[in-house]
Amino acid sequence: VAGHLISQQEAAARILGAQRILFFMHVSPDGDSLGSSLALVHALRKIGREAVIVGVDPIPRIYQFLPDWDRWLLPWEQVEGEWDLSCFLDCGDLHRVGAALPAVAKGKLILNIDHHPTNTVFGDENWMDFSAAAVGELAYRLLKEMNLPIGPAEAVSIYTSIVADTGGFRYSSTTAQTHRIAAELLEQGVEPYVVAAEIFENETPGRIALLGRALAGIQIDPSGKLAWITLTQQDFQETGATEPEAEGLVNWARALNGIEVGVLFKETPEGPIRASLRSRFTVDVGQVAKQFGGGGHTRASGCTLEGPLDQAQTQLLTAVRAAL
Ligand SMILES: [Mn+2]
Repeated sequence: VAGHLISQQEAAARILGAQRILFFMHVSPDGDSLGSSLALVHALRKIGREAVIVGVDPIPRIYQFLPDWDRWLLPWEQVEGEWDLSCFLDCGDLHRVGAALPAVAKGKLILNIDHHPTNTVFGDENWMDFSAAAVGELAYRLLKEMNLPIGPAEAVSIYTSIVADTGGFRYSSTTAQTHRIAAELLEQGVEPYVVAAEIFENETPGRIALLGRALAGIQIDPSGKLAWITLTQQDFQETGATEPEAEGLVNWARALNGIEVGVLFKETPEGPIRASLRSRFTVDVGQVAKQFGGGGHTRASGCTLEGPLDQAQTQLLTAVRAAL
C-alpha cells in the first residue's frame, strides 16, 4: 500500500532480505544521489548481493573521482528480468527518475528512502527522515543497521554525498549528527581537502564564462530581499557551457548581502524554463516550488515552468514576493 511508512530497522531488513536490488537516481544526478547509492552498492556487493545503480543522465564530471563510480551503472533500457527491490534514493516523487520509470516495475517492491519534506510517499514502503542533511546520512545509518563495514570506498561516497548536499557543511540542514558521521568517515581515511577540491575547485572554462554572465546579469528586487539570475540558450551557446555546468550557480543569487531568496532561471533547449530557488532564513522555497509542480527542501528547491521566459519569471517572482 503506497504511503506506508517504515522505520530504519525495517528499511535495513528489507534491503538485506533482497538479493537483486535496483537503486534509482533522480534525473540530473547530484553528489547525494550518486554517493548514497554507491556506498550501498559497494557494501552490498561485498556480501554477494546483485546491486546496481539506474539513472538516465550522465554523472557530473566533478563526482567521477568516486571509487568505481561507473562500474555498476545500468542504463534503464538494460534492466531485465525480475528484481526483488526498486529502491529510490533522494527522489521526492516517482517521476524524479524521468525516462527510467518503465524499469521501476522490474522490481517486486518499491522502497522509497528520502529526506525531502515534499516527498509524496509514493513507495510500497517508505523510510523518510527530513532531519537528515543528505540521503548519504541515511545510507550511513543503513550500513550500521545492517552491520556492514564502512570501508574507504563507502566512507568517501557517503562523505561526498554530505559535502555536496550541505554545500560543505554550510547549509541549515547541517547538524551535530552530520559532523559526527563525517568525523567517523575521516577516521576511515577520507581526506576532506581532496573531496572539497574535486567538488568546489574543479571549474571548467565554460563554467567560468557562464558564471561571468550570471554575475554580470544578476537582478535585484527593489525590496533588496530577492535576487535572480537568468541564463538563456544564447548564454550556453556563446560560452560553450553545457547545462550541467550551471549547477549551483543559483547560490550566487542568495550570496548577496541582505538577500533572502535567490532564483536561477534557466532556459532549456526544449523550451520550458527550469527554476532553482534558494532561501536564507525565513521563506520556505520548497512550498513555493510546489505551487508550480516542483518541490525540494525549505531552503533549496526547484520547479519547471512553461515558457516564454518573461512570463515564467513574472509568475514565479510574484509567488516569491508573496512568500516574502
Ligand atoms: Mn539529497
